[in-house]
Amino acid sequence: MKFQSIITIDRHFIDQEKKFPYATGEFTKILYNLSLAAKIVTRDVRKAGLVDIIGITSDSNSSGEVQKKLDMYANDVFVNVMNHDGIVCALASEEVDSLIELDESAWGGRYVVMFDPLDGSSNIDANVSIGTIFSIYKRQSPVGGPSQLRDVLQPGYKQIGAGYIIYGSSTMFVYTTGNGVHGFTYDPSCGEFLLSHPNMKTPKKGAIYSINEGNWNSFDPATQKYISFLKESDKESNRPYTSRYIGSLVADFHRNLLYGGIYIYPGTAKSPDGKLRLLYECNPLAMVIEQAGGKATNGQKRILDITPKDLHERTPLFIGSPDDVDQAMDFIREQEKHTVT
Ligand code: P6P
Repeated sequence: MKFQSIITIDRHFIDQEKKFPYATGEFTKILYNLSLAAKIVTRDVRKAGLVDIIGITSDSNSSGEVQKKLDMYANDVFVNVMNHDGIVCALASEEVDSLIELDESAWGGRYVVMFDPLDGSSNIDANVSIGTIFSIYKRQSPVGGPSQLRDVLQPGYKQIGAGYIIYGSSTMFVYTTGNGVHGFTYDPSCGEFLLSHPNMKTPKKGAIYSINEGNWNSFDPATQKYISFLKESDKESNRPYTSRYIGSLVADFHRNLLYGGIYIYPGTAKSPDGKLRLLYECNPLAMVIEQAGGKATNGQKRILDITPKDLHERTPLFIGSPDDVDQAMDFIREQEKHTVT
């Protein structure tokens, strides 16, 4: 009889842990807690239309974005689930202005976790796919004392884990700990995330571009030239590309990870430094895409090499298939040659 192994996410975490002989199991517990929070959030996102957690609060977050009830609900779920067994000493969330310093019982924690609890929230009421993005680091401040801002203001290449949960037609948990990218699909009938996409790799070159062309007039000339280039007809280079933009980063990213292509959120008139946040949106997705064979830059340098200065700092983002990101960078370098400084 041919046995079909069923790999639950918990089994996968443990299998990954076995690759590290000195692992204490604490990092695995963080991943387990993230998957637990994902199960809770997916349960309530699925029924959000039926209970009063859709709608707008009177509050807004540090970025001035009006907070949707589901945003804050998801934030509270991740904070409460992660603030357990003292493994994590600090959290940072898009929905909370400052570092979430946990109480003294967590001062022995050796890790910090940052997250965007519900990205794409402007789509919640329209039932469009939304997602959670997370990033895990080792703390920099002394274990046993209170966490410090330097625990979270670390360059992205220091991440030890990253990933996202997409609440779409099905719920998927996609993560990397530096040993490839692995995707799990939630089976609500048994309450388990089951391995469905082992060792995910993005195509070397795609034929999809994702950008909000409503901002065209404020794009820099290089981005305008690159997008126009993608729209030209040329069979050999598979142009024109297809334009796909959901306006929900996790959903746009996930599709392009699977199918190939490039997602761009450049500087615009409204957001000169780009709209997306470095710490809990761009860094984790940059780690995932690089582990899947792709690339992520801010138009000048590798996203993971940027040293953050502020908890909620923004950055332009070019992310996706390596050949597509390289081609976009070629347009930027070409433009710079002709720009008199
Ligand atoms: P725009 C959602 O608010 C978000 O942060 C990302 O999920 C999404 O990709 C982007 O903003 C959409 O921004 O300006 O195109 O509406």
